Amino acid sequence: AREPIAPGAVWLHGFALADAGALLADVQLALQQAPLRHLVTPGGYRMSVAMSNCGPLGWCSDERGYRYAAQDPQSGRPWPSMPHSFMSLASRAAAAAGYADFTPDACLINRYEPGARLTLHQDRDERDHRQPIVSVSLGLPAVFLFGGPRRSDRAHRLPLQHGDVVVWGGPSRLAYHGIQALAHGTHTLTGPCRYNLTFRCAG
Ligand code: MD5
Ligand code: FE
Repeated sequence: AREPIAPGAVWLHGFALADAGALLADVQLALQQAPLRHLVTPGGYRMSVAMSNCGPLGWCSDERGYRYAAQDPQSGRPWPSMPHSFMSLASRAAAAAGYADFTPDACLINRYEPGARLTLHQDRDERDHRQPIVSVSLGLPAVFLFGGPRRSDRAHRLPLQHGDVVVWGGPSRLAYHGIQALAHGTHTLTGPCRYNLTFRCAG
């Protein structure tokens, strides 16, 4: 089902279910080339979510700040290429939400283990904020916090499940959002974790 949740934001329940096995196999291939790591924020905190990237650009954080880079700073090599399964799913989901011709140049791979969380933030390191972000949830469920244009806006709680896709565009593109600490559990396909793929037009 297709559920509008705010202007520009559409929740596509189960949209990635049929592709989940292929997506997760391609996640593992990408992670062999660019392993997950816990980035450090500019404020000096180690993130509880483990991250990596694929595609022409990858999101990076360190003591110097946040940025997109064409090389994995850990290896000096380009990020793994964007798998066809990723590109196809992202473009079909964007089209289903009303965004034709979505061609992301970055996919951030997030892995949440029990207790991992993402505090309220905005995604504003991408160049063109008119392009949406497509987010794919795989494995354990998570509670997504969806706020408004100001950090102080009251956040709604969305229970994201395995196979759900959310397209964040329009006025929702710059909304504050986060993920509550992941609950313990085991998923048939991912074991004790949640993966989230976020597709972005960064450059
Ligand atoms: C996640 N990841 O579930 C989320 C999915 C991140 C991040 O937040 O930055 O890696 S992306 C959710 C998102 C993106 C852009 C706008 C909005 C949500 N929003 O307006 O709520 O790991
Ligand atoms: Fe975000």
